[in-house]
Amino acid sequence: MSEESMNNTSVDHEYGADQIQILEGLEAVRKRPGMYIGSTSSRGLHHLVYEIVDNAVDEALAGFCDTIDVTINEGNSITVIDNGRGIPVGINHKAGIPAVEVVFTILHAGGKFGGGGYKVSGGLHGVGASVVNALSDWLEVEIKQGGRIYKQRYERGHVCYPLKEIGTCPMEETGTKVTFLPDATIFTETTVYEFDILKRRLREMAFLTKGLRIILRDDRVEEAEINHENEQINELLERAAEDAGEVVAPVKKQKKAEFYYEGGIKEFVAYLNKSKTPIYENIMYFEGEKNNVYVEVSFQHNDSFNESVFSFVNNINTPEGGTHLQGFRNALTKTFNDYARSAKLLKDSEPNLSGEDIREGLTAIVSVKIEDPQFEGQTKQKLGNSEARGAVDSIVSEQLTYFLEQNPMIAKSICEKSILAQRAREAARKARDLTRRKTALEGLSLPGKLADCSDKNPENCEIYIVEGDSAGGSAKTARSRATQAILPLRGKILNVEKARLDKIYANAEIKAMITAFGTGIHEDFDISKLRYNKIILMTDADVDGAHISTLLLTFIYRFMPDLIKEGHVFLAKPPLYKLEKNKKIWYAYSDEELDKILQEVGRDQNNKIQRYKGLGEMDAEQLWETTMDPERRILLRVNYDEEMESELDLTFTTLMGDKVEPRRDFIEENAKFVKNLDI
Ligand code: 28G
Repeated sequence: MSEESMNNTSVDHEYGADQIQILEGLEAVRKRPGMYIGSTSSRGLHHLVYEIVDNAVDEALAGFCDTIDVTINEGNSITVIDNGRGIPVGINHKAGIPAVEVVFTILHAGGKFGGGGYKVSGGLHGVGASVVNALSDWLEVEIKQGGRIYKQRYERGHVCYPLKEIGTCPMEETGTKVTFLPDATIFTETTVYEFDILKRRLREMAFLTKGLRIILRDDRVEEAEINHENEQINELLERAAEDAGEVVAPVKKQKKAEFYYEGGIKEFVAYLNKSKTPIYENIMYFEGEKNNVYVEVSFQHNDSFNESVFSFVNNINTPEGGTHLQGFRNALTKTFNDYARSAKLLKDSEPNLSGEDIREGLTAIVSVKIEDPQFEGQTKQKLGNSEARGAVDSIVSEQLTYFLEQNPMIAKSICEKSILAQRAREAARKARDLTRRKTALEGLSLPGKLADCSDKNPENCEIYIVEGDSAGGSAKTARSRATQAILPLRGKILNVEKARLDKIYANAEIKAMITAFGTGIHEDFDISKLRYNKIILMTDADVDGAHISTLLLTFIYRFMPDLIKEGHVFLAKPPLYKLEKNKKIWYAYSDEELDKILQEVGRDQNNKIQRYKGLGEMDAEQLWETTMDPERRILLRVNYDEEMESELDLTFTTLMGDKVEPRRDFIEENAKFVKNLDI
C-alpha cells in the first residue's frame, strides 16, 4: 500500500496556492449543501453521521476494523470511533499535506488523490468526510497509529492548525476518532439528533456487514422540564436539596444500542420474519464473488402472502431494485421450476410457476458490493451494472440447486406453497377478467356507495374514505360537491396481510376503493389514472378508528405503494373536544390544545365541553367546519421513508400479523408511532 510507505513524521508545512483551491472546494459544499447530502433537513443532518460511519465500515470491509462506536454527545455533536488502521498521517505527495488532511479538506478525495482505495460502501451521495467537515461548525479528528496519537481541528472546513502529535499509546492500539458539530447556520430546521433514526440505520448497517459490532450511545442530558409557572418553586426546591447535601446531578438518558450479527443478512431475514410464521426452519444463505461483484443472498418463506424482498448495493437500499434484483428473481424462478419438474411436483401438462407464485410469502435480502455502481432511472436508485445480474443469477442458481437436492422436504414445501399460489392467482385472474369485461360493457362502473364529485379534473379532487354509514351520511351532506367525493366503508376492512389474492379481490370494500381510485393495482398500477389528488382516510379518533386506518394503509402500502410515495395519502384529524362559551365555539384537536384554550377563555363553570368519541357524534355542519373544510381542517400526510423500507414493512407485518408478542413489544417500543396513529 502506498500509504504505508509514507512516513508520518513531517507535519509542518506551508500552505500554498493548492490550499486556497481546497478551501474554495469546500465553500462550494456550503453554498449548495443539498447537492452533496440531499437536503439540510433532519434527514441531511443524520446523513452526516452515515457518511463518517461509512468510512469506518469501509475499513471494516477491508478487514482491519471490527468495532464502531457512535455517540450523540451533549449539545448534539457526534463522535465516531473505529479500531481500524487509522487514516494515514504521512504526507500525500500529490497534495503535499498529510493524507488525513486530504481526506477532510479535499472534495471527492478518493477520486482525485485516492491511492487506489477500494471504496465499497458509501452514503447517499458517497462524498464523504470532506463534506461533513464543510458542513460542521467544527470537526476534530484523532488518529492512533504507530504508538502515537495525532490530532487536527477544522472550523467550517478550515484547518485550525497543522496535524499535530498529542500523545502516545500502545503500538497495537490503532484507529480513528472523529467528532463534529453540525453547523446550525446550514441545518436551520433542526440540529437535534434522534436516537431512533440513527439506531435504525446503524442496525441495518450491522446486518449488512457480518461480524461488525456497532454501538450507539446517547450521552445527552435529559432536558429539564420547564414549567414557567413553577420556575421559582423549582429553583427553591433545588436549592433546598443542595443545602441538604443531595447531589442534583443532571439526569442522563443513558440510552445505548449495540448491534452485532455474526450471520449478517441471515439474521436480517430472521429479524424481518420475527412476527411471521416460517414454513421451514432453515434460512437460506448464499454467498460468492463473480465478475468483481460480491454477492450475498438470504431468504426464508413464511405462511403469509406478501413478498418482502429488499435489495442493497454497497449497503445502500435500492427500493427500485435493478440488475441485482433481476438476477435473484431469474435464478429463483428458473431453479424452482426445474426442481418442481424433475421432482414431478409439477406435471408435464401444467404450466410453469410464475416468479410471483414462488415469491409468495418470501422474505429476502439481496446484497451486492460492487466497485463502480451505476444508478439509473428517474430517482437514480436502480442498479444498472449488467455484471451484477449475471453474478447474482449464477451464484443463487448454483447454490440453491444444490440446497434443494440436499433438502427435499423444504424444496417440496416451497413448491407446494407456490402451486397453491398459482391456483389462487388463476382464480383471481378469472375474477379480474370478469370485472374488466363488465367495465368494458357498462362503461365506468363506479361503486354504488361512492358519492362522486362533479369536477372531472383529478388535480382539484379529493376522496374521503369514511368509516361507517352514519358518518358517511354526514360527510355526504357536509362536503363540497364539486371537489370532494365520499366513499363510506362498512366497519372493518379485510386485513390484506392475512388473505390470499382471490379473497382480496372478492372483498366489496377493497373492490370499491380500487375502482374509485382508478389506478389499478400491482403491475397494472398507473398513477396517471388516479381520479383524486388527495386520498383522505377519515376514521374515529379512538383505538378502533386507528385500527381501521392501519388496515386501510396496509392495503394501500401493499397494493399501490406509489400513492404513498407520491404523497397522495392523508389522515384526516377530527377534533377531540368542542368548547362552548357565550355562544362562541372552539374546537380542540388534542388535550394540550384544550388546556390552552381553557387558559385563554378562563375555566368558568358555564364552559360547555363536549368530548367527541366518534365522527357520528358530529352533525354535518360540525364535520365540515372541523374536518373537511380545506381552509380549517388538519390533514396529516402519510410519509414513506424510502431509506428505511424494511423497517416500514416490519411495522405493517408486526401491527397486522398474527403473533401477539412481537406486536406488544413493538407497541411498547414505539409508543410514539402508535400514539401518532391514535389521533
Ligand atoms: C471514526 C470515524 C470514521 C478510516 C482508514 C484507514 C485508511 C484510510 C481510512 O486510507 C486512503 C484516501 C485518500 C490518501 C488505508 C490506513 C490504508 C492503510 C488506511 C474512518 C489516503 C485512506 N492504512 N480508516 N482511510 N487514502 N476510518 N472512520 O474514517 O487520501 S478512513
